[in-house]
Amino acid sequence: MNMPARFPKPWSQTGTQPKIAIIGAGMSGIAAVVKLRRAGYTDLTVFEKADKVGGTWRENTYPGLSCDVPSRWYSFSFNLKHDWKHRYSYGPEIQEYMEETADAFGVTDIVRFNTPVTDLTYVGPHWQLTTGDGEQMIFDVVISATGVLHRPAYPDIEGLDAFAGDMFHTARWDHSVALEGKRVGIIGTGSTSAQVVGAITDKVGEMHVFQRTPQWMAPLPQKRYSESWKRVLKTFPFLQKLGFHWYFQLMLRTFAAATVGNKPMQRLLSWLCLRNLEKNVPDPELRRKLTPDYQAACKRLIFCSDFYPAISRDNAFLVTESIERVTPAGVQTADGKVHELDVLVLATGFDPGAFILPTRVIGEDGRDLAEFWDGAPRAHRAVALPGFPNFWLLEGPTGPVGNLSLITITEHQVDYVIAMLDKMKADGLAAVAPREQAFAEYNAGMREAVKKTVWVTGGCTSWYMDKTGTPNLYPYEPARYLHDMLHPSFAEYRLMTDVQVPTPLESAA
Ligand code: N01
Repeated sequence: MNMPARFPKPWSQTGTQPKIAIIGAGMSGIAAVVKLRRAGYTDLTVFEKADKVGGTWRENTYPGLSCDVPSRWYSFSFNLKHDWKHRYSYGPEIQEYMEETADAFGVTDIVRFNTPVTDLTYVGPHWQLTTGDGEQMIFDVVISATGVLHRPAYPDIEGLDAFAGDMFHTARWDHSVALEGKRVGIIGTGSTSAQVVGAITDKVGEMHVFQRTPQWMAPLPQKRYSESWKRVLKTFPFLQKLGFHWYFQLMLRTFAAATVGNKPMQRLLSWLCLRNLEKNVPDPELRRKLTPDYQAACKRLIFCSDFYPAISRDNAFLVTESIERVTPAGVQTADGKVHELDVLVLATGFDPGAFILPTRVIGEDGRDLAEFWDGAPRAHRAVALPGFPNFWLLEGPTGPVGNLSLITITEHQVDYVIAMLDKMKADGLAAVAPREQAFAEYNAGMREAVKKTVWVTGGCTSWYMDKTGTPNLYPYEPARYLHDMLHPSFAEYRLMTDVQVPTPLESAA
């Protein structure tokens, strides 16, 4: 019979380093390693399913891939870059930056590449981690840095597999397929599609864009930085910091304010988008088809200056009839027309409820994370979960995402985790987890507040919505979230000095 057993003393009571597992070597994983080390936590192992760091910037390689958050802000605070080529960087340069940062800060060396984590089981106060090849290890702390949008969503359209041409999702771009002169179709008109259409329409034979819902689009004031400006920034690094904070504040005070209820900002955004449409789409019929009937920023606002000129070209066709089925020859719409294609691109987005799933995560008393979330992921302050002690999420559910620099958000979340670890160390705690009540109250407040945001009042649906139709986003000013990350309330947590478990663990593998 298994008798409750007392564990060997936890790291915080013996003065040893906590063994920390970080899952994912994208920008969150990189930020976590650098900041944890600087805070004195050095026993770190990163698990990465792929063969390179970079996360979303490694995985997405579609033509036109770029970041619509300004480069000066979309940067690690500990590794500002004076020589960004553009105000809004293209994917390959960001991926290079991720790899350079990981190398320069000694992250790459501690990543176990090609090692997916399949299972995490809490055996208090430790976590048992299992990798894809069945290896098991024990850690004191687990940090999920898997990102949000990493599981491509494939549309449920009749006949999709029967298409005779080349077909792929934007996150799995097949670079062996030449597009020059081809009849290309793209399903979806989100941020990704806008960038792809903007980049390839002048190269392909025909570009057929299948739009289910029109999108609001703000112009992207792209700019190439001059060599002399890069030299100035290199000579005066404080200007790099100034640039970082300038864009940070600009986005918080304009775009972010508009989404959470600032009416004048909302009107300004709508005006900007409408003007962009009128200025760049001369054909009134095309303009009508591209005009949304919901509020700007209800879906994630698209910043793109290339899409409207591209869709206005003679070889571009905006198809607004709904898709009936895919045939071997192309896409058949509700009016019976078959749009014949050589290549079909699925720009249909991602599963927004994935986060760390499909890794199986089992917390206290056998609590299964997939069941706990049940299609509506929630977390305490987007970083912690009741019943899952010593487990943290970076970019977890209900955090401020959207048109913000996720690097800044993630860095603040790492600071929060560090404050928790410091608290454990100072008080000799074996385990910490948010109280059920604190979690429930926090999320009840969010549920009320989110009703006032443009994501709900704006009259649209989007990937922000969970299974229950509630936006899975932070409904207050992001500045409030960042402040809270820097000032954790320990009263919201169960602070456990002693943890009893049914069976003692074997010593760490
Ligand atoms: O995906 P989406 P995305 N039949 O979910 C349509 C980030 N990102 O890859 O609107 C027909 O926005 C769907 O139609 P509808 C950013 O956070 C960042 O473009 O649901 N159409 C929609 O048009 C972004 O928000 C950058 O009616 C179907 C499209 O597919 C997130 O990634 C750049 C369909 C999906 O749009 C996702 O963007 C790019 C179907 N069955 C992306 N199913 C930056 O620059 C779906 N659609 C930082």
